[in-house]
Amino acid sequence: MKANERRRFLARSVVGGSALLLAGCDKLANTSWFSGLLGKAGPFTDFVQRNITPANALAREFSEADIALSFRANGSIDPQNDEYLDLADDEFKDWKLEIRGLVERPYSLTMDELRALPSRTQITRHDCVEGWSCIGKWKGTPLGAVLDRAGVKPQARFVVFRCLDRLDESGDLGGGELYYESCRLVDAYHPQTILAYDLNDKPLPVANGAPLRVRLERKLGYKQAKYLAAIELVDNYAHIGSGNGGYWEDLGYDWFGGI
Ligand SMILES: Nc1nc2c(c(=O)[nH]1)N[C@H]1C(S)=C(S)[C@@H](COP(=O)(O)O)O[C@H]1N2
Ligand SMILES: [Mo]
Repeated sequence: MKANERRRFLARSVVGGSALLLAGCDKLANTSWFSGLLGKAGPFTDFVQRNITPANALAREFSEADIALSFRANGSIDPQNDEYLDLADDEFKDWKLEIRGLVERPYSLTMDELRALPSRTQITRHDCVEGWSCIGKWKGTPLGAVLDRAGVKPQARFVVFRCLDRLDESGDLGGGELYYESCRLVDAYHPQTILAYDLNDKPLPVANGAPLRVRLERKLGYKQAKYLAAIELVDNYAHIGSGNGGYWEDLGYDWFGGI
């Protein structure tokens, strides 16, 4: 077996194993607020969150006892493009997070540098629009601190998360758009918004976005970008992808994605 094949096989076995252990991940599809999220209730939820709920209201945090036995994985769970496989090959030693765009001092951070910064740990519930939720413990660097180090320019309005994976890549074929997401500056500076490198006290597994993903705890699952490569400050996102602010947004999902 070649190195890449072996890695793929290992990753698949791990994912296959975790699929059997979904205790702690609940079905949300039947709760009334949730079933309305993608329908007509979406704009109303948006309206309430944008205009009535304070932007810095905290998401509920849970206790250790609430943590799911295995955190479910969804969307890309095993990126197959060469860039990602090369980075994963030496355990992300060559990986860096770039901070760029409308900032005074663009810079990049290695994983060791990120881990040396002050961290926050939180046990929260992830809600996916496909109808499940899962509670996990995340540890990471507050995004606000990472942005402050770069000096956000006054024109910046949105933070774009650039990912390493294509959701429709399969085997060695690749293709399609790289996954991306975006949020307002106020969401980036929310006290629970972290760049997470640990899940349940262990380095983030490949299936959940290794080496780094964002946690925007008051937003739906598809906003929680995995496999981060860069964080880009922009004044608008019309020029990115199909112009709707995210991979799934370009396919029709709501951009705000609040919960
Ligand atoms: N880069 C990237 N981020 C992503 C996705 C993806 O396919 N690629 N899927 C999204 C969706 S729809 C969900 S529900 C969560 C799943 O995160 P998990 O695999 O840790 O459960 O990641 C989100 N972030
Ligand atoms: Mo999702």
